[in-house]
Amino acid sequence: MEAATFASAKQIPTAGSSYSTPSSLNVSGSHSLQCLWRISRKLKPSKGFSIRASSSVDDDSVVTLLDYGAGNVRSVRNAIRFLGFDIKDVQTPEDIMNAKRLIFPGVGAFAAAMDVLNKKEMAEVLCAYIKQDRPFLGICLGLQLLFESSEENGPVKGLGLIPGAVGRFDSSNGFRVPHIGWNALQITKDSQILDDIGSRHVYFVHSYRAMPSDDNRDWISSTCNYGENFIASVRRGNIHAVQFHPEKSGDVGLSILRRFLDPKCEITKKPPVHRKASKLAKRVIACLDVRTNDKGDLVVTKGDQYNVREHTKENEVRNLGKPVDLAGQYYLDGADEVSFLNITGFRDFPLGDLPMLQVLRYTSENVFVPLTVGGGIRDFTDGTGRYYSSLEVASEYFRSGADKVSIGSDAVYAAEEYLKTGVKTGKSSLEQISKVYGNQAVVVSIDPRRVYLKDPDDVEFKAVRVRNPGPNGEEYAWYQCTVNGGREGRPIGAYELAKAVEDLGAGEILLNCIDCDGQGKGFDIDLIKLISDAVSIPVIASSGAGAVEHFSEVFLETNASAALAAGIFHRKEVPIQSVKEHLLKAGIEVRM
Ligand code: 1PR
Repeated sequence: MEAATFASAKQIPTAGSSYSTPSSLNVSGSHSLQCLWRISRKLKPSKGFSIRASSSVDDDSVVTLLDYGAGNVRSVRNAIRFLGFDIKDVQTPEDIMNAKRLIFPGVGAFAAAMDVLNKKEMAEVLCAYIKQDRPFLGICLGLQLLFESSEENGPVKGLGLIPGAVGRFDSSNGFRVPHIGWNALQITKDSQILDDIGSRHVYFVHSYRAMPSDDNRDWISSTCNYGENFIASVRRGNIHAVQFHPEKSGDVGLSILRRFLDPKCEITKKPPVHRKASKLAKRVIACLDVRTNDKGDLVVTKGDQYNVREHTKENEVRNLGKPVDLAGQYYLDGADEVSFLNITGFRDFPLGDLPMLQVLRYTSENVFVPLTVGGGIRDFTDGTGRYYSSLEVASEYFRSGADKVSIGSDAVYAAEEYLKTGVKTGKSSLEQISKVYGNQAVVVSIDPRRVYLKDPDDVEFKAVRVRNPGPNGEEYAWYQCTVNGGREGRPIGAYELAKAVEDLGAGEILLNCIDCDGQGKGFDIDLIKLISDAVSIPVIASSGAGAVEHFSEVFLETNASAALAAGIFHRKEVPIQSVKEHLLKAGIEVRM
């Protein structure tokens, strides 16, 4: 058996541990790191997913995974393997009945999932398995499918095991949909797998939810509040299901999975947190701008107003470290998410850029918070004339471990076209990817530059009065969108773009500002306020963080849901934990 005994899988590095690789290689160095990590956990290296013959199903280290092929369950696989378990994939309905423990990480849309379960004749068997009270863990859609029906592209009938219908969050009360981020649970009954997380945040990402009622009350093990109380988890006997993502909830999430996989395991109680989780936390995101340097190594770089070259005679690309190592370190340091931006993706073909895919694969094996990747997501024809759709490019990123993709230039062109014609063609990358993977998986990265104005009526785009007047005393500015890494200005403002991409299916906006990038003087509050007030999807404030106070300023003065920084973290000027401690002191809820 390849997997280690369960006891040894307890020693997972937590915040404060150090993360370094002895290798000088940028990508393969991470492989050594992985090995070291496994050795340090006394685990034998795993050779990959092993699909075992039915005789080995009794083996305590094997988990049966119901992956019906509708989306990316790589993170769940990675988390299971990280905990030292092997995976047996369900191929036939009998595999469900033979399972010793079954994990059902529902992905994609409700209707599509039910359709596949019905077509593969798995729906009935799954119901029988659950009715026999056999160990089951449903995740996200895997919880929703247990209910009678869902409004998502419906009404559509579900498995009907739990009374109630799944409906969409109401965004009219000011709460942004999708519900993305780290939220608190109110534990309502002994839930066994949630035993030690009462005061901590877990990661949610969804637009639909099941509501508590008298008919389903005895199933509910926890609720979560997001404008209303919805069902965060259910438990009856050996049946568990959670709306949040344990595989993306850091070490808290891993301990939930561990309790399900081995209910007898001893888990050391975590030390109490400073403050009890009570609501959706503001997120702190570490961003890694990645590109190949002149020597051909993939490096983390960082620009000043998007110029990433050193001011030296050699003019080399600034090198701030190795992508996999830095991402791993930021995870251990407490980053709520990690973003990779392949900043030369606009001119290189990302599927030709295998190191970037490798970076994602290695990172996702050890980093259990959400990963976003951006750069080069667009339709592309390679040198041999082979056409790749943006959906194929995004799918490859998802398969390699991304939870969200971020679209820059291509979203600008799509928004321009949409504003010109008023027609949603369904053909843009944004529409296609969000249709298949859901809005929550599609971020639009906006790269605007300030254009000062004396009079806001001088342009057809939305202008704002700025706190700091322009070089000639101008009191107004509009924010001109750019493409190709800031190289080309386009005839569209950030405000117009944000509203258009929300309509086209973006689930979140990453709002950069070229003027502030790398300056360390704080976020562009005027811009972030403008955009976060204009849309009802979450906005990530980016560019300009230089001190902890800049984070509290952006959260206190705008409706940003998250703040992203790069330079201060790479240069180790401000640790992520200091940012969070400062935010807590300022009365802003964060995940600790
Ligand atoms: O157009 O779909 O190929 O996507 C390209 C992506 O690469 C976009 O998301 C774009 O923002 C990014 N990008 C392109 N060129 C650069 C560059 O720097 N030359 N990086 C670039 C953008 C901006 C932030 C940065 C923050 C925080 N980087 O992500 O990390 O400004 O920095 P700071 O905290 O140090 O101030 P496509």
